[in-house]
Amino acid sequence: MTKLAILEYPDPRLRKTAAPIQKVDDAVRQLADSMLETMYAANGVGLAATQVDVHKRLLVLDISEERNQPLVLINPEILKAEGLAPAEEGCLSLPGIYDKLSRATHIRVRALGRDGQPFEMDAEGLLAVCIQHEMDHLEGKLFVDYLSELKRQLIRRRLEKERKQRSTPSETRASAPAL
Ligand code: GNR
Ligand code: NI
Repeated sequence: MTKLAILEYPDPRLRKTAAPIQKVDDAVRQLADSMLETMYAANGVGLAATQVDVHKRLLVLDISEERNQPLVLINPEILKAEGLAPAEEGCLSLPGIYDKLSRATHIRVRALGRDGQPFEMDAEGLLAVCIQHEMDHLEGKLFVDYLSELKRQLIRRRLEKERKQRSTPSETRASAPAL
């Protein structure tokens, strides 16, 4: 297993559409395991392959408190979506950014598992939100796309500023005057 680098907004590679996986082979299972390792290391509850610059329809999830309920969904499809409710979302590709948006509250999903076998599952609550959030990534969509252009611009500027500060040693930055 390998920890992978997570792409950050506004990286254009986050906008690619992921292609279906033709065969669930060892390479796909290895990718799923590396994505789980990456997700756990980042304390995330989900991760889409798009976020690690692999443009295939694969996502991993674990919403359990104990971090011991990994889920792998390959070529996921939403069969049914009901209800609509707002909830706070975050994204590993937008570190430190949180906002509220509306998603279906109850969904039924069909996917292939890590073993390549098809299965269906019902999801609600955080799991339903996460599956929809991850499936958006596979379409090149981010949760900030649901917000206003003004909010998105503020978020872009904030992330750019933080990235600049992360890459510049603090001694070379102009320091704030002491009070
Ligand atoms: O870790 C994550 N938490 C989260 C919280 C609320 C709604 C969605 C998410 S997904 C996010 C991980 C991530 O960016 N997955 O793509
Ligand atoms: Ni995300």
